[in-house]
Amino acid sequence: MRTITVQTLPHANQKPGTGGLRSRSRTFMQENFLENFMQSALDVFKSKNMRAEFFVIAGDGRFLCREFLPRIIKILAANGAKRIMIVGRDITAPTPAASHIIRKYRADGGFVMSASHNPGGIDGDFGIKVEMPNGGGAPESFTDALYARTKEIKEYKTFDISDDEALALPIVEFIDATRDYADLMESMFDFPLIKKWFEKGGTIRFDAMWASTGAAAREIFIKRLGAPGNSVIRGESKPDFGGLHPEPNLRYNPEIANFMMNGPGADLGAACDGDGDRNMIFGRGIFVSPPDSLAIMTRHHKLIPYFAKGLSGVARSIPTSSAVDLVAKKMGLDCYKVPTGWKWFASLLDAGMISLCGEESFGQGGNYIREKDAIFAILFWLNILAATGKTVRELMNELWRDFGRVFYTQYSFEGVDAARVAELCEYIRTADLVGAGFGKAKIKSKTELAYTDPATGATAANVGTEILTTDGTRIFFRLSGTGTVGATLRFYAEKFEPDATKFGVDSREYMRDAVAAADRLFRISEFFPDAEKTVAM
Ligand code: G16
Repeated sequence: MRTITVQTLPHANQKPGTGGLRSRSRTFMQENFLENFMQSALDVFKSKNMRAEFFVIAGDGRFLCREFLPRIIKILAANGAKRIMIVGRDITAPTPAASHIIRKYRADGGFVMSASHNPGGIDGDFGIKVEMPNGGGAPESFTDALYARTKEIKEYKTFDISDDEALALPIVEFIDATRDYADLMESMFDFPLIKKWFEKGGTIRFDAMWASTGAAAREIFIKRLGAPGNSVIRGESKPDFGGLHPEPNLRYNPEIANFMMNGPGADLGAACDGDGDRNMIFGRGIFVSPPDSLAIMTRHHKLIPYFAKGLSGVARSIPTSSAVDLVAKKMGLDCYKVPTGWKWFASLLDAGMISLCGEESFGQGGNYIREKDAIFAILFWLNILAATGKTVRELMNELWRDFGRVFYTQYSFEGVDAARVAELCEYIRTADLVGAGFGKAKIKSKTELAYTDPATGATAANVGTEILTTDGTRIFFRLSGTGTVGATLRFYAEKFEPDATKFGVDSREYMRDAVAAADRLFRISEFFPDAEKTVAM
């Protein structure tokens, strides 16, 4: 085999965001863009004295996954890899399955070709998630070093062989993308009980959004659990996700929302994103927000065989609502709050401080892997439904009855002008807002949050801005780290409501005045007169 060294020039904008490097597909197609990033990542593995001999490669099946696979293999091999494990011949697997494979086979790390919930195709997005030996995304100390390396890279190593030869290298092995993952799920949940629930007529409607979870969903829900054959929809994988924006929220998946809220529905409705880590949950005529979903999981965790002995603690991201805090407090569980980005959960999971966690961006997961996991969340719900014999609505009503309801909404302004965003951030940082009007209330505090990881001591600045008001509303503001064009503003608003007569109100309706007041406070129409508001929930 002939290793060659290729001269290259740095590409700008190879800074990893919240979940790896994401860019337009066409940007990734520029000469050496992929190679520069891969070589830089491998250089960082080595500079940190991490083993870099055995890697897992996975992908969510989107455009460029198959084309890039041999090129990634060649770079890994030329840099000394002795074993390369590829998850599925068609490079279509959920990110959580890849996380499991990295852990199970004790790989030194992995590369997941995915831009997650971002659209795919030649005019869509591509991305690479760099995974650590724990099966989780690289921490900031790694991605900062990686970004610095991309700015000075001068050459990369590769093999001078054809793509077919790369795929046939003796160090390359392909493994089944579904079996290990389905076995893992079967070992954690009460499959016989869920099977009986389906036999008695329980129904699920699962929307894979033409992305990576269709095969696993068919294997688990239909084959192993006996759900009716039509339970999985849009289950084939398409490189452009059939033109969908594969993001499971009320804005980008109105189809499942409509089917569950206004149509015939099913006992459980669910959808997941491009790479199968985000999920959205419905019962008949009811939407379950991700923070409420985490609260329900925490409350009922003992029904899940894997968690039957209890949880070491739970965690939520800071923008997530405080619903789970109320449950954890009553159950005597530690409840941590971390910045957005699953890696912050991963260090608490590694330290054994928590065993269940969830975040605002439609994701929950546990200590068995280091990524959030859509199918895990759905099985969690199925297991609770089967064990309690209750409906989703009954479970939600019980939660609100016993703890009060934390109303929650989330909305964004996507792809707006980055320079204007910088001005807005400066305004918010410097403006003296305390005491300012907020609807009928007033602003009580404004805090720019920073974070210190209680397990590792790692720090994060610029976590976001938290505004508390005199009527108990909390507004949280941060910038998205997963967009590829301009900048995206994310807003999260919550309010605790103890009055049971109000529990049935739609959360967007309930929070409408608070959202209008927040828009005025942040001078949205002045800074971004043309921006469209995307309401996720
Ligand atoms: C990634 C991270 C998540 C995080 C999300 C935030 O998710 O893995 O932990 O919550 O980004 O996205 P944003 O910065 O746009 O709000 P994913 O599903 O995109 O890989």
